[in-house]
Amino acid sequence: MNSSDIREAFLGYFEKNGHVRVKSSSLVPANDPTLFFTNAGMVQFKDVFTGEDSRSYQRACSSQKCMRVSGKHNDLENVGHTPRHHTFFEMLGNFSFGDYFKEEAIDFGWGFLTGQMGLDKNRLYVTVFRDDEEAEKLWERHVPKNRILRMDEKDNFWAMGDTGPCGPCSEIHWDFGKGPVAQSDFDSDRFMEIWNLVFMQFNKTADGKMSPLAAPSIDTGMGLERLSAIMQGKHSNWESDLFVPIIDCVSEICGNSHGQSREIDISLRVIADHIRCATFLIGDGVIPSNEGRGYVLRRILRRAIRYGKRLEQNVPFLTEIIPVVIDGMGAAYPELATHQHFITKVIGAEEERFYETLDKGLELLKNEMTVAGSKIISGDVAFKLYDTFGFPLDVTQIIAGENGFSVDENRFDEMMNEQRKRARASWKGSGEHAVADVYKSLHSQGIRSSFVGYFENTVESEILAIVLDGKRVRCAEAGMEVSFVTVETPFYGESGGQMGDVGVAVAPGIEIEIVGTRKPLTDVTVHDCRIIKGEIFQGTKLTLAIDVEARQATRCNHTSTHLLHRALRQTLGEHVKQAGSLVGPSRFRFDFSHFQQMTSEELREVEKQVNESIRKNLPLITYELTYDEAVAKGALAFFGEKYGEKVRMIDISGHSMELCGGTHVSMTGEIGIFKILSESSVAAGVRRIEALTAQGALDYIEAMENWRIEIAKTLKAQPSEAAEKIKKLMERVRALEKDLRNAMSGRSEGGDVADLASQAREIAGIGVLVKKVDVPDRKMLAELAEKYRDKLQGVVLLAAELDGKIALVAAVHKSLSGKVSAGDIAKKTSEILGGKGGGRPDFAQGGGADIEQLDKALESVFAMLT
Ligand code: ALA
Repeated sequence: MNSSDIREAFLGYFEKNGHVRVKSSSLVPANDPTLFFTNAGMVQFKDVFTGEDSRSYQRACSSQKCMRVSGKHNDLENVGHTPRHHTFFEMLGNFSFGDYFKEEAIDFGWGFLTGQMGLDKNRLYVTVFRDDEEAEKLWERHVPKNRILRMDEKDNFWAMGDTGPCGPCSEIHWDFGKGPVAQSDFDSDRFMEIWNLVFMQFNKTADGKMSPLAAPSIDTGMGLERLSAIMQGKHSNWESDLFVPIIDCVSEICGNSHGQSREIDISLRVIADHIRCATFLIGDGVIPSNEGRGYVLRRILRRAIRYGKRLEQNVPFLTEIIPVVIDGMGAAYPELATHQHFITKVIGAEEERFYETLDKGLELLKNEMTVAGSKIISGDVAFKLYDTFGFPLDVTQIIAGENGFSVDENRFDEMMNEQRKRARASWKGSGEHAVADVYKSLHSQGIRSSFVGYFENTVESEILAIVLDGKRVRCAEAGMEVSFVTVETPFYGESGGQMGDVGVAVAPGIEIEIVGTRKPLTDVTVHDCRIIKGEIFQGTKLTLAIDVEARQATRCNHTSTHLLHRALRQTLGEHVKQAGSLVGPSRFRFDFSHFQQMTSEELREVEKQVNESIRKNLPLITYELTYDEAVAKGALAFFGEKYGEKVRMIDISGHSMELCGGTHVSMTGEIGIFKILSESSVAAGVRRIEALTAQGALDYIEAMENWRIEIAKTLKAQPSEAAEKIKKLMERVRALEKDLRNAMSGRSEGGDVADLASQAREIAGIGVLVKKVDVPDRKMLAELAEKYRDKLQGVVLLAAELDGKIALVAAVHKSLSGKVSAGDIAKKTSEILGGKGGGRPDFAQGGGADIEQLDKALESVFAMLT
């Protein structure tokens, strides 16, 4: 049975048993800032287990994309070294939300493995939590007592992290071996854990307390890679059909085959694992960067590249493997095929970028290990490798480890922290910051707010909670800056790139200025405000009114991003995808995938198309649909976005259809005008357009117009003649500069214009000119040195004082090549001046700040030649 059949058999089996087949969620968890990546099938159901969310079904099954590279569940270091650990893997799971519990979970598990899969019952072992007699009894109906073991928390109590749903669990293991079994064998490769059945009973909160769940539930997880290996009679996941084609492809490229040596096997496996992982991550919208999730992706790619280097792979190769990954997985995860072009571009760009510094970094590290007095790589070197050569710390550690070295991690962390402190001032945020505990706790107390701002600008509502400095308070008064949540609000909380609304809240005797609106959780809108007058309490009724003008400006900008997106796809191609945006009242920016700078023709074409769509005055219609319905209608859905059961689709007369929760104009004509300000690069393969609309665009055009008039006035010309006049002025400046150069050329320090050649000395039959001269810049110093070198057919060293330092130029005639080197002269004389110098044998430059030493430096040239 191949792995696709196994995946399908699993989902089919549970569907037959009343479970709803649910699509895998993104690797980037939505609305869960406590988690970097989806690391289990239950992640998309976390709130359903705790009772904060509900679904229309009580039984579900899925094949979930998972990653375990950080936090409590981290397998990164094990990848390649064991038969069964991966960064990315697929978790098959069945779930019960307060429906069935232990008995059915155990029966379904046993039924699937021994019935549907036909696995040999005698080779299956199970473990249960220490005091879980109930589970033990239930298992005894299927498995003899001697193959049921009790284990501690470490093995048989599962929690998703420091907080969240958790409970005792029961694991099913496969025995690859024969004969008697000891408890310790379960940690060895003789056994493979295949399935974990978690009996969800508690919710762990940040204070470490475990409160019982409203209804006991079931969460299970089985690694598809492991089950595939067992079903295919293999002892290692790497030999299953999920990996063999990828490893074969890597072997072919690198010229090494699996099974030659342990070292080679590890490299091949790491590369196969990492490329699979990177393909999926980029497919879910993660882009390599220096922080957060993007940095995990960058580390994974750079690790893969370095393992390629270990297989003596010296040119970029990762993109060649992508088609094999997508061939194998594209049917189950169509997003891979859809984004194949983009994934390839991103990986290719990242690989090329690392190749630029990889060899230099490796050399530095090698030298360091040769000269080091101890077996420790200093934190400073590790930091330099990170900062200058792009070596993630773990790559440095791997190479160090292979050579018996370790890395001073404390010092490295210290330097990283310093750098972070410096960077923090300019930090823009990546959307991955943690939700303040106070809002999580409000949420768990049932506090929710509903957004009515698609239709209303003003609403009367009641305060549910007031927060001051991260703590809930009962009341607040004039002069204070607090945040509050109401039952209903017309204020849009910052999300999906659209900035939050501003406005006011009033009541008799109360005046509040709302300076921003956030949405720390999907269903909690928080108003940040300043109380101007009066006092507010929990329960106070307020009239909330948004700043209608600012909102209208934001609407114009937001609708324009949709029109822009369409125009970019029409002009540049279908590979263009939105990669992010920031939409506020005064301007907006739009990031998208594209691999070249846009030409000015392309920019003009895009601007023209957007303005045409505006002039057509197209009506917008908003639909509420299921995600699948919207996608079937052809709506563009975005990378890394989580969509709920119902989505909003914005349809601009069939012209553009996008899933979007933002606020929009009713007719495109409201936008009036659209003007692009700039186009630039934000990351490899990601471009940014900044633009203005409506009054903002008109203000900009007016400013340009004033500027044009100002320039013309200064030039004493008509605006239409200004450019021509500037051109003429520039020509005149260049001519004057040339005259000046000629006038000064050849003048010695004393000021007399003389032929310096007469001041040359003859040493060992060579004409040597060593002199301080008075010139305005280095360029002229170089011209003079070359002139006299050729005239004397000898050696020239000229010095000049420029910007309070000595500049040196050395020139040696080619007839002396091999005998005298300008590079050496520049280097040695510069050193005397406390500086650095060097260059080619016939021409070199240098200098230094120690002006006092000039005579000594000049004199040294004669000594060098005798
Ligand atoms: N959530 C459980 C696990 O990941 C099934 O092992």
